[in-house]
Amino acid sequence: METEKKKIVFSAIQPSGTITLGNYLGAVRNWVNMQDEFNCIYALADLHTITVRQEPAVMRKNILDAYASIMACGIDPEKSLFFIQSHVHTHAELAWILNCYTQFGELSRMTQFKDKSAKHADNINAGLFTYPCLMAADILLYQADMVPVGADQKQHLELSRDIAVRFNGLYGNVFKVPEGFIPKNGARVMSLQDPTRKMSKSDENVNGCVHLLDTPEVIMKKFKRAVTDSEAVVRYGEGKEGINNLMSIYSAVTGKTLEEIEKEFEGKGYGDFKTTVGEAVVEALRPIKTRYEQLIRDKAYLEECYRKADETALRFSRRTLSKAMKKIGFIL
Ligand code: ATP
Ligand code: LTN
Repeated sequence: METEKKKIVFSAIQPSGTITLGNYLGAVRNWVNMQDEFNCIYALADLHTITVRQEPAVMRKNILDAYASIMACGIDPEKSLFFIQSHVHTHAELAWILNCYTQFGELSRMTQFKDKSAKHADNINAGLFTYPCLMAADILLYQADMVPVGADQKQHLELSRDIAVRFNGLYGNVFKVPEGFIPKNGARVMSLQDPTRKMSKSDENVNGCVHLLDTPEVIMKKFKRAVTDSEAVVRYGEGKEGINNLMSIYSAVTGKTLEEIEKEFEGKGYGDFKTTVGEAVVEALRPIKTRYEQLIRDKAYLEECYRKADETALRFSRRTLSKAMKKIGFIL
């Protein structure tokens, strides 16, 4: 009989656009793989998305599309909780509290804040600055042991740990200090058009980013246009960011090692290589797209799934929020 309690996994994704190959390989694929071994709790981080201005009708559509796409990747509502962050009020409440236990200097060092404030110079709002406190609240509310994310979230995760340690130092053991879980393969998928920048949902160059719901034709076109170099040798190395990125993607979807890939394409040109990578990605995404199309037609089922998960998430997270508030001195 199993006596050991399953560890708790928490992660979230913003519905700030359609889900990308980077989101899938860096994060969601691990969410799916962790469902049997761990107690998994996942959220659609819609509160996070308003740090950047959103069009209301587009935001509504993005939330439901992202929910259905992530379920289509293989999140099973019988095994995992998958809820909508804004439906669970404890997140905003703990985020406010953690704001008061986080220093201005710490938040100023966050590279995502620096990048996003450069990109949205006309709207450098306070939410964009304190975003990591909301992320810390998400994680700490569920006493998560492990947080599967892509490499770009490492700094935010470390800040969450620092906040937890500081709070526990003041009030005793209130929060579990979480560990990151960053995949070996696919942790940082780069733009196909500018392989020095990460592939991002909100990339203006549409050819740089592969979306889970792109058609096979569009995916093939994007891979065929991918930026490479002039060496014409499929080899992982310095100054070959484009090829390195394609090799990493190919490795992540097929499980082949970089050496195996170099061997497979010995004496072959970049054209062949790009076609093979594109085809492998199309095949990996095909079942996801089919499942998405079924799910998005059944809005009642989607709603049933998130309402149920919202309720359970509220029940779990309330316990941590109450404990933290009591320790601070609030009268409950
Ligand atoms: P935005 O463009 O709005 O900032 P994003 O595409 O960066 O969005 P997030 O919702 O911020 O996506 O991230 C969701 C998850 O996907 C996180 O765990 C993040 O680390 C991971 N992720 C995002 N982009 C990549 C990428 N290019 N490669 C690997 N993982 C990624
Ligand atoms: N900030 C994350 C999304 C996110 C998240 C979280 C990830 C919000 N809350 C909690 C892990 C745990 C991002 O990917 N930009």
